[in-house]
Amino acid sequence: MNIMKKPLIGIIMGSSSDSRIMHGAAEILDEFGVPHEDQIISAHRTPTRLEEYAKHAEKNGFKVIIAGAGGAAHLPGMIASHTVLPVIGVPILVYNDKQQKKSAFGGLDSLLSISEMPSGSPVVTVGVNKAINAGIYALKILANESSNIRKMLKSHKEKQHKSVLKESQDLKRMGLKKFVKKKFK
Ligand code: C2R
Repeated sequence: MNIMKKPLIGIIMGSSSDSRIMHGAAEILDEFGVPHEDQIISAHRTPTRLEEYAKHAEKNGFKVIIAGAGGAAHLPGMIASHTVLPVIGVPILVYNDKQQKKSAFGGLDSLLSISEMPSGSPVVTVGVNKAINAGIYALKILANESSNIRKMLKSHKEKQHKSVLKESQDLKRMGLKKFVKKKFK
């Protein structure tokens, strides 16, 4: 259900290779009917676009920017340095081989690049690859001004609660051995 039309959230990522992870943020915003605009912007590869994008986000009334990047993840911080809009960073785990089996530093590189901002220019950071949490956090910011989103967040929490209860009942009924076999078959 789309309750609004104009994008309220800007989702940006350093490379098209981040799109599979960043999709998680888009999915939860879509579930809540919150429009977002998605773009690829790189502080390293397209440095001149940073200021341009920050101006674009402010002019178009975005409330939050979600920025995902891997490795030397300077994108969230550099965008934050160009705007007063809140920026949520998503550290992305970059693989260093074509088979996507070996990661260089397990995402710690991007996590630290995003979180260790100098005093005066903050970026909040979610866990490695946790784009969905960036989406939920952005919704929480929007909920300050929208009772509808607040209501939907409460029912989202309730759904989570019920789903854990159901799994716990299943586990109790089946026992660990059978439960694990069924869950991870
Ligand atoms: P490629 O797969 O295109 O080689 O990118 C991207 O976010 C991606 O995770 C590998 C990784 O490089 C990251 N990248 C950044 C920035 N631009 C691209 N960290 C930036 O500006 O911070």
